[in-house]
Amino acid sequence: MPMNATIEYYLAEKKFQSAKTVEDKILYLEEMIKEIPKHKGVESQLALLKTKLAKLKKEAASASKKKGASRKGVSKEGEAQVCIIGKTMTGKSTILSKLTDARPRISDHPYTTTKPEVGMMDYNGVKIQLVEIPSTFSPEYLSICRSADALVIVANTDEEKKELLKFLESNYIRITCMFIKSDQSVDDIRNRIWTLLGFMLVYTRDRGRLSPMALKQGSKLKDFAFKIHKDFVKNFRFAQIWRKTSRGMRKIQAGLDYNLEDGDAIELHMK
Ligand SMILES: Nc1nc2c(ncn2[C@@H]2O[C@H](COP(=O)(O)OP(=O)(O)OP(=O)(O)O)[C@@H](O)[C@H]2O)c(=O)[nH]1
Ligand SMILES: [Mg+2]
Repeated sequence: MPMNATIEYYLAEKKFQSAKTVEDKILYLEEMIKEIPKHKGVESQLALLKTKLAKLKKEAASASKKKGASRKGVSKEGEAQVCIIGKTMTGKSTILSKLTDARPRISDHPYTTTKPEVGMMDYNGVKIQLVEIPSTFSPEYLSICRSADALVIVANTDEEKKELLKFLESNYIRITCMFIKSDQSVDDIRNRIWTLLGFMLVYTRDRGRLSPMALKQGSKLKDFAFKIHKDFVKNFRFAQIWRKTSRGMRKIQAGLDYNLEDGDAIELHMK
């Protein structure tokens, strides 16, 4: 653990540790190298990171040569994974392309989507992964729904809603879910997904820089510190919180048991 590392360094390290693909590992390792404090004490650590990066790049190059290997699951990325499911031609791909950077094929023919389509949705700087499940409902793709954090069911009639719920339950898919219609506004869907996931948005404040972070509603300061790095809990002294209230900005000094609220900006002070 480098001395005087920024919170951005720890966040990048965290993302690196949970990254599932070599490409993501490279991305976050590069971020760590960018964020690592530049002083003599970290020279050996920096050299280590650079060696690791070179190794990963080599790995990525050889993997790209072996293209064609089939991918059935979808590795989780971002703060949560949400599946979009519904009957064919209900507008799933259209919704995915409006909410994310994904560009799936959209057509007026049924069953256009034949494999899961994946995109990242941005919610005020926090990334949520959306996965369109092909309406063939083949078992290997349905299993993605079982491990997802939530489901968005596209259903344009009450009948469709009932049919889909019955289908999902009979396939043992336990349902944190919401229903949408294909013509619903994008902002509305984005906000409802966020609410469905039970998240609140807080900010890390480090040397004047604010970075957004998703935390489950009801989280305490300890959960926030732990999410950055366990050492922030171990070496915690106090936190300074900036909270918007009806009477303006309030500055609060708090301990690990303090309950956080949506919109809090938090600066950690260590021993
Ligand atoms: N009128 C109308 N048409 C829509 C809407 N959303 C999508 N469509 C059209 O419906 C057709 C199917 O849309 P897709 O987004 O491909 O639907 P899908 O559910 O992904 O379909 P498959 O992948 O084939 O199962 C396309 O022709 C879209 O242009 C909508 O809100 N209103
Ligand atoms: Mg589609």
